[in-house]
Amino acid sequence: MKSFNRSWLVAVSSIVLVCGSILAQSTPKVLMDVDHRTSVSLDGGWHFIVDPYQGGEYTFHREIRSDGYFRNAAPRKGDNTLVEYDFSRSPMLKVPGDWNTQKESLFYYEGTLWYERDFNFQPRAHHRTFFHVGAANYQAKVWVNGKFACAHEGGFTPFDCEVTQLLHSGSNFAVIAVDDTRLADGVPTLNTDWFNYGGLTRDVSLVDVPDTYIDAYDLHLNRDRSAIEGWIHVEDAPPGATATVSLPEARLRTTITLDATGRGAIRLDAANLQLWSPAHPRLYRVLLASGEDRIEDDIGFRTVTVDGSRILLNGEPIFLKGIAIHAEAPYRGGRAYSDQDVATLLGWARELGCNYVRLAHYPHDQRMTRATDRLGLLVWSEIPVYWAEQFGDPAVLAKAEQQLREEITRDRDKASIILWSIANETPATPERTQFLTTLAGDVRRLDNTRLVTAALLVRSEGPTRIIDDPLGRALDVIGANEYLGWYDGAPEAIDATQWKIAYDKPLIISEFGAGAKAGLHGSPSQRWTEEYQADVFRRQLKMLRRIPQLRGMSPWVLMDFRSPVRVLPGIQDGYNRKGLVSNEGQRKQAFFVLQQAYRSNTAGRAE
Ligand code: GCB
Repeated sequence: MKSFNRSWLVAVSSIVLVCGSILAQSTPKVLMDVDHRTSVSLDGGWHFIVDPYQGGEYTFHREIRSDGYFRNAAPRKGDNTLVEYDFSRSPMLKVPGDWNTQKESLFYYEGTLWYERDFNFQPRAHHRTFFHVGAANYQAKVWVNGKFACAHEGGFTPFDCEVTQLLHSGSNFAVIAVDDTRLADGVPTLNTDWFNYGGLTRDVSLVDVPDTYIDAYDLHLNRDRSAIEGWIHVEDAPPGATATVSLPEARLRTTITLDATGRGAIRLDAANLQLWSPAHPRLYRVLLASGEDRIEDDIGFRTVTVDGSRILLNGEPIFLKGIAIHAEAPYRGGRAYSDQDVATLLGWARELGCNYVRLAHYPHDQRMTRATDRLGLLVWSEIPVYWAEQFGDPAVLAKAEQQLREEITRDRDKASIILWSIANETPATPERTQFLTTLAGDVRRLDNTRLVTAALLVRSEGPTRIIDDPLGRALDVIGANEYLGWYDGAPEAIDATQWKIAYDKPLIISEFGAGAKAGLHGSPSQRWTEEYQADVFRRQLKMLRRIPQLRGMSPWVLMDFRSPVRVLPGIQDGYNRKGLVSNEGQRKQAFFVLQQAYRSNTAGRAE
């Protein structure tokens, strides 16, 4: 896999040379607020070629092909030149969408697949164009009109590469090679308990910005809630340039003079602001402008802090009644991407009585975090540092750091996100602790207005469960996954469980759960029945209430989801069955057990 990566790099640099592109075009960035900008959607049908041997990129001696599929050539009448592919006569896939659930023959396909699409475009004078990909799992390379534009690694974060110089007026084409090969040194690594859906799984578009444009900003309530603070950055701002930020509904406005790097600090009085909270998810229309550029965003203002073992939202203690959610599409199956997917998943979370969701195990589509902002659902957002990564490899750390930066850049304007999670169930080795302590430091440098957490593993000594993973020192909030009654002992043993927690910090039980096949009934002692799962939930809820520092929970998991490691015939059939709702939308008994606890506010205490 290592050598594959090296050749990938060689490939990218050679192509850059071959195509005469400038290097600057090969480093994608993440533009904020793309969904509110002027853009041309490239969603819809794309032609595709499946390329398991990467013949579209390499010759028979595995040298870079100068006439690879990115050229979008085809055999032409009257021209005897040998061309052995033709996108226009190849089948189509819908974008956004994973390839696995669109074509039966691609269900288990892992490898390279080429996408091609023609589009019309009219460049605008004094404007730049970015090629936006919401997510491509796992590696992607983009060419526009046969010229290399950029490469990206990481399956759940967006990237934007500038293609201004590659476009022309009239008919254009884009070719994207997506490779979802699992990598030992990838993030995530080789094995996960979810399906490796490949392809262009989120929106693709061309985003239009003026020559000088706002590429990032931050607006948040300061700790004592007296002011909105933050910063704005304008790319290629001329000397002396200014920016304005206003919230018309709150009659607030400020003009900022940018420094030589295009950055300026923002401060607005917040005395009369209505705060964002689950009960009142108030969003303000925010207008940002500089030169010719204007952005409109909807932003909520709130604080989240820790005081001893309490989590304070706007200074008030809060208990997080949550549920863990995978980005799996209800009913249809496959990677979730649509407003309908989001509405269904969050509709169930609200029906449960949640004020909080754990978006596992990677950043979800931005539609999700826009919706949690609107609906008032607090969010735990996570990067896919999952299980046994190669923690000693600096290249893996760089990949995790990149995904973290991209996640925070995209979502720092979302009030609903209160927790950045840096990992799930990682082994407590010194290398791992160093790796994740670095990530925790990164989070605080990038965004110190939220809390840092991770889902830790729990140790056992007889009936005692112990949380003393050294990583806890680097976290603001301790997350812990436990499976008492499922992987860890019989359900009855839950009742006598004692806890020893080495940290005086808020604790979120980030997972507990049990498998059940919807519609399978029997005694509570029979695994896979709804009764068994409901019994585990009843006992867990009762037991967890005894932990004084428990400040929230996100049981595993809202809906059954595909996982190739779940092979038990007649029960799992390729699905993790720990959902409270089946993938067909059937609510299991445990759904109502949790609902009762949440609606009656008996799951735990805010202080
Ligand atoms: C876990 C993992 C989660 C799995 C779950 C399970 O601890 O964090 O990704 O899906 O257990 O069902 O085993």
